[in-house]
Amino acid sequence: MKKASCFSLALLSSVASVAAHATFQKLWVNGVDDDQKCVRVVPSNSPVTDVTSTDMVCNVGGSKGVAGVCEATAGQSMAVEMHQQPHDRSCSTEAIGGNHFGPVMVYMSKVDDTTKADGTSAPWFKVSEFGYDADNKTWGTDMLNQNCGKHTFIVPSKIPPGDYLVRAEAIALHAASQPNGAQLYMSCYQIRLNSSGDQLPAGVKFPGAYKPTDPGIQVDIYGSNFKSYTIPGPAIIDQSFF
Ligand SMILES: *[C@@H]1O[C@H](CO)[C@@H](O)[C@H](O)[C@H]1NC(C)=O
Ligand SMILES: *[C@@H]1O[C@H](CO)[C@@H](O)[C@H](O)[C@H]1NC(C)=O
Ligand SMILES: [Cu+2]
Repeated sequence: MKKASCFSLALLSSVASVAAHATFQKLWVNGVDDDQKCVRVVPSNSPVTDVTSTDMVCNVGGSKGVAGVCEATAGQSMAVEMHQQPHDRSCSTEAIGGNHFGPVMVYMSKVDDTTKADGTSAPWFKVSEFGYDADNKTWGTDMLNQNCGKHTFIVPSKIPPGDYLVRAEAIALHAASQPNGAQLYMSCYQIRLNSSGDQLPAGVKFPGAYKPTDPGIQVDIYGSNFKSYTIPGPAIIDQSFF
């Protein structure tokens, strides 16, 4: 799908129901389904395409908090869950559709009050990512589709207790050879963490962490010399935090 066909689709159908596009909408904590208790629900499954926009933080409208908070303990697993349509958790429907190939990442940000934080004040550190495995030609979004929309990661055990935002992101690169052709899909979850840790990793700011010309943002994944993929943003925090 070329960028142009994406936009004509968006014009023809209601924005909330564009096929193939998707939203991160559910959260699992330590194997327990918290559904959409603590997600800042995004208004539609349309992507963000301007990586310098404040929509990059927690998607459109995502600077505003919601009431729900998910409780977790440092060192536990979490899974963020993506689907094309709200509440469509059917595992026979692709989580993100068709040719929307690209990386999946998870960031966290330590905030004072997760129900109020706008996501621009505190830095974000990366806790998980899956880009592209060139050996088996598998993208992070393929992994979502194989796992019923879920991407599982570990909450670092050494980070301090308190409130956090968790930011899940998938990037579709099928049209990314053109400037601003990458389609970015992100959601933020509101977390309260129990922990005996006291080490806060350094991080990056959104917007700002990505540039339109980053090799992981403007990239021709169908080009004959495409062999490996450079995931945008910082590296995952050091293993010693886990
Ligand atoms: C976190 O600690 C508080 C106080 O000890 C406790 O009430 C709460 O259940 C704990 N939460 C989790 C997710 O373990
Ligand atoms: C491709 O490799 C990754 C590890 O990088 C693995 O998790 C995944 O299951 C593999 N996918 C297929 C289809 O073999
Ligand atoms: Cu698209």
